[in-house]
Amino acid sequence: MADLSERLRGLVGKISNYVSITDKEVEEIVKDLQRSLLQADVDLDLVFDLSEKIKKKAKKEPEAGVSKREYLIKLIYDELVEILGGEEEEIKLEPYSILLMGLFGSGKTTTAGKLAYFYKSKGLDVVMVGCDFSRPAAFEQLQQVGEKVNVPVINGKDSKKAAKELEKHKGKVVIIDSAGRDALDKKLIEKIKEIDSNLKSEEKYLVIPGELGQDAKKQSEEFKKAVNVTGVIVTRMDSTAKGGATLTACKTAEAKVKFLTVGEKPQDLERYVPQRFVSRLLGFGDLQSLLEKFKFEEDKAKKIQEGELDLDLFYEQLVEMQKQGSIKKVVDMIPGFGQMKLPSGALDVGEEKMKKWKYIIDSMTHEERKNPEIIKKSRVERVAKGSGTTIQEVNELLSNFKKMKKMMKKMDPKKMKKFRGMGDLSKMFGG
Ligand SMILES: Nc1nc2c(ncn2[C@@H]2O[C@H](COP(=O)(O)OP(=O)(O)O)[C@@H](O)[C@H]2O)c(=O)[nH]1
Ligand SMILES: [Mg+2]
Repeated sequence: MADLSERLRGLVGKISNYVSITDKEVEEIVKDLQRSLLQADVDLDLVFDLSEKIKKKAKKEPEAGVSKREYLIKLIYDELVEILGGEEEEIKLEPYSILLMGLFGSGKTTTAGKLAYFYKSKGLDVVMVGCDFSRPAAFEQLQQVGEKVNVPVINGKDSKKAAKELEKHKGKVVIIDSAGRDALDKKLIEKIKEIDSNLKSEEKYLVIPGELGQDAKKQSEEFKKAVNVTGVIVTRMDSTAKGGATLTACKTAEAKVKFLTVGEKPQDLERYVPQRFVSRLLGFGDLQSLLEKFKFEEDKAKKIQEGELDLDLFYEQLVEMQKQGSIKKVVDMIPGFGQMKLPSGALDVGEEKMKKWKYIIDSMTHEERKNPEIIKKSRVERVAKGSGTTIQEVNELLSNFKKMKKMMKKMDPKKMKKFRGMGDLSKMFGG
């Protein structure tokens, strides 16, 4: 895992260092990405698909306020999240019964202890049932695990008897450690079905080792065919370079990964959240701020589209527009917007005025900036005094704000969308 992560972080670094990003750079990055994923044992077709998607999407212009660099990193992030599972899977936090299945050595028994610890830490009572008697010490191992996490362990050699015993444990999360074998053969399937019919599990988790890589696809498909698998737990993610490939193989097999285990201790289990996983792969800190920025730009675009302009956003947009030159000029350049009858000089604010408007807005309360409609006479007086401006100047700002808000509402969202997929105003006006 560390290898893949290191390579992907290198890739992000490379993108950040490009002076500009043209098709050539995109091509280079995609090649690097391909190499990293293939070296980590990700399926060839999957890698090819992902590359094509990124190349195609990279041709689009980014949203306003977002650089091409950031856009490319976000693209890679999104596509990685997609092949690694997409959405996070739900985990119910209530008493129910979980059957763990898997081949020998996949990590069932230790995972049983980790799950017990997990549910206990969420305030639920837990009981475990040991149904593995295929190896001499298998049950004792589970008992030891139970002692470690302070959870009772029921002997499940006869699963009918164990079901009776379980009646004394109503209201608890039940974790069933089933038998393992070297391969999923008829005998194992029969055994699992017998355990399940007597103990009635609601969740049936397949436990697979992280080092399986691409082979995880075949294994999960086989298990799915034989029994009704409801989720997957991938173990030993801390000690394999193929964890990423295993997770992508699970996604391809439409097996839902619920948990990862990342060590030998009871607390070394975590919910599997594809977004978080990819963030970590790519270097969490950096990416977090980038994702927040995307969220911010999205929210802003949405606000504007819904006519929810407030004074903070208004001012921000004005600053952008000053950079672009007169709004009238900019509007004229956009096909379809040229006809919009803007009075000359509308919103074309000089530097001096911008400064004053900044002081005025700074003198307002949060409430006033969010709902400028409430700024009536006495508030206007207070703001003028506080900002060292005049009542006329405050009124002028407010009337310009109203104008802009009205204009935004009149715009056809579909038309606006054409301009760089709903960016901020400066971009909608052709920036
Ligand atoms: N490093 C590491 N080792 C693990 C992890 N999960 C399981 N193991 C080890 O994998 C081996 C097999 O685990 P076990 O639970 O006995 O597998 P079972 O045969 O399916 O019950 C044991 O040596 C465990 O300590 C993990 O997340 N990280
Ligand atoms: Mg075991």
